[in-house]
Amino acid sequence: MTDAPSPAYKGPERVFSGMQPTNGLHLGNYLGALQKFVALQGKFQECIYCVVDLHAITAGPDPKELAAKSREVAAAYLAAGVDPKRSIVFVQSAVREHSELAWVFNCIARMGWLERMTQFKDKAGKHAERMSVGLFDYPVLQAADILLYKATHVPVGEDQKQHLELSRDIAQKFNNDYDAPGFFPLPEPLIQGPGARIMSLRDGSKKMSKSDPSDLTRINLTDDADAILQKVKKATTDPNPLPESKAGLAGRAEVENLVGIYAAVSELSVEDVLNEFGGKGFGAFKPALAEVLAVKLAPIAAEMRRLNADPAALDAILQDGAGRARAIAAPIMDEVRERVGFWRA
Ligand code: AQP
Repeated sequence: MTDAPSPAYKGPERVFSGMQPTNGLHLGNYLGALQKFVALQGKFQECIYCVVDLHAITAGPDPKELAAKSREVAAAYLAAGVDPKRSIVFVQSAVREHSELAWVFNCIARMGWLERMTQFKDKAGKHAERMSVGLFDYPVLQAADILLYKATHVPVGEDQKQHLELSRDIAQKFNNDYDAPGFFPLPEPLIQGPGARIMSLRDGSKKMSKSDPSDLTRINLTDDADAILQKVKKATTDPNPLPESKAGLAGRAEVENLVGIYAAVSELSVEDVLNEFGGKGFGAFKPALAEVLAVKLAPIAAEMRRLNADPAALDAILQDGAGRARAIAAPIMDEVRERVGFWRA
């Protein structure tokens, strides 16, 4: 790779990313992040993909369901093409150093930095006072997730850009405060790509989200062809035909989103899609979009069903991944402990 993560950092390049088991994964998670997880396996020697259940408890999930949801997200990773032999796949809470490093970083990060985080403001809305400290502190734990492995590259959707900038600030301040130039790399977000920001099917100003109360706003990776068709048919549009050129998408956020989804899923440019559908109505476009989505997602859903039917096999993969993750994390955390000056017998 050409982008040096930090001039002073001399360690190996490493990829890290994760997703929350708050609900099943959707098309935005797939196009914005998961597809990149798979592609990066051929470009980097070490890729670490985590199911971030410590983050998920900021949303107060049912304890009886959390472990099963973590397995389901791991199954989605594997079904999409993450290879657990080439990559490390594990559940965050199995490696306790994530929480330990997050505490150290809590004492590095400044309140003002966190108060600027737009995702907290979006999620908390008018009720910030009643939100958990964990939700506010979420980006600090995210910095710990990444830097616990000295990861240099982080594939994420566009909504995570600001959190990645915070991770870089925390890494830089730790390196400065503890007189450790280049100890932590300044991780680079890998955001570029046609699916970096997929919007809700019902509201083009909101991102597609796992936690949106309406299932009609998103395409889940497990939706079958019929469910996909129904959701695409109900997606918000306007009475005008599709435009002939990209300029005609201005001010039509929902239409732009659907065209962008078609382009990303079919690996075409937006111009190609408009060459084919420009001037046509949504009666022609929506069934075609549902068809390309169904063809793309059907094999992933089938593989997820196969993997979810054997939780013991999934657990064996996750246990192996946790062991390999710990082997990288433990010595890095030991060095942090030493630099911070914690007692050791
Ligand atoms: N709509 C989206 N378009 C593109 N990428 C997206 N991602 C999420 N939504 C979109 C990317 O998927 C990864 C999942 O991260 P997460 O599980 O930590 O959750 P999130 O970013 O908060 O996304 P969700 O799906 O909306 O979850 P909830 O509703 O639980 O908060 C990240 O790389 C994200 O950028």
